[in-house]
Amino acid sequence: LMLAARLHRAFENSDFTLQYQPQISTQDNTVIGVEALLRWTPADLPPVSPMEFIPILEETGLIVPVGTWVLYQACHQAAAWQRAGLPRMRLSVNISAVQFQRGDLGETVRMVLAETGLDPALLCLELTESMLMIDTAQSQQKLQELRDLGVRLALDDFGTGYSSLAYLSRLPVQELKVDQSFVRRLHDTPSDTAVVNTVIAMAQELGLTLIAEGVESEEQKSHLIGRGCTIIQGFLFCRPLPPDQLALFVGQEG
Ligand code: G
Ligand code: G
Ligand code: MN
Ligand code: NA
Repeated sequence: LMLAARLHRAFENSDFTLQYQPQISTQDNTVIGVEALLRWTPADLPPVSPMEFIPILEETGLIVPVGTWVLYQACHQAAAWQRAGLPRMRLSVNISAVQFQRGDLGETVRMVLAETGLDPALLCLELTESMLMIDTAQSQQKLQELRDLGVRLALDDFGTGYSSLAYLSRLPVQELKVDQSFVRRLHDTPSDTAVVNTVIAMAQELGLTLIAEGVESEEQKSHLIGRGCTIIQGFLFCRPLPPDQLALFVGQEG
């Protein structure tokens, strides 16, 4: 509860920030998008990992207002980059299961787009498989509501859940992100290599955009390119960056 109380105060004191990690097209090495990643940097503590504080935000329900802040802040930033003349880049934002189930996400996204003026086609919401398996009829309706706003939908951490191909083909998603745990073990275990290859083939069959995450080596990169995966995110290219550094990075690439 200590952390929960501190997180409450963190939100009031705006101790949260966002960093942005580039998503690179391997065809021309340009930044085609960025993923917004939440950071908590309390003044008197070392930085706390999202793996640690996001579950607490979820348990306390704080993820709903914090998630709304993340959406607003990220869309505001992306719209500002477009106005400043940066190349057209998509913005991916992670959505927690609690936000998806509890909050009125459709209304929140509609308001954020209206207020920030970001082109809805530039926004991609990252959802996870597990959150969509619950109450599928209602999930379908919520997903459709989001699609009707003109935003893109991605399945994050793909391969870690239990989605069947049939189920996936019925979801109104445009994008898959193959989970970094498979990418990391690409050349260690044949089964992880098989998962990566199969997810790439599946995305191609279903006409979905595929992003490989957690790419750290040239060896992983060339395997992915060899299989036809053309969008890559990972430390090999760039770590998540504060907004000013991201703008510099994109300026150099473009
Ligand atoms: O940034 P990092 O790789 O440490 O993130 C760890 C985890 O936290 C990832 O699973 C990521 O999806 C999640 N995460 C990061 N930022 C956000 C956010 O703004 N909202 C939600 N719900 N999850 C996030
Ligand atoms: O669950 P999600 O895919 O949203 O997680 C994104 C997280 O992955 C972020 O916290 C980001 O910092 C982290 N990440 C991004 N690229 C790499 C990478 O190449 N290696 C590792 N270990 N983590 C990465
Ligand atoms: Mn993500
Ligand atoms: Na992921």
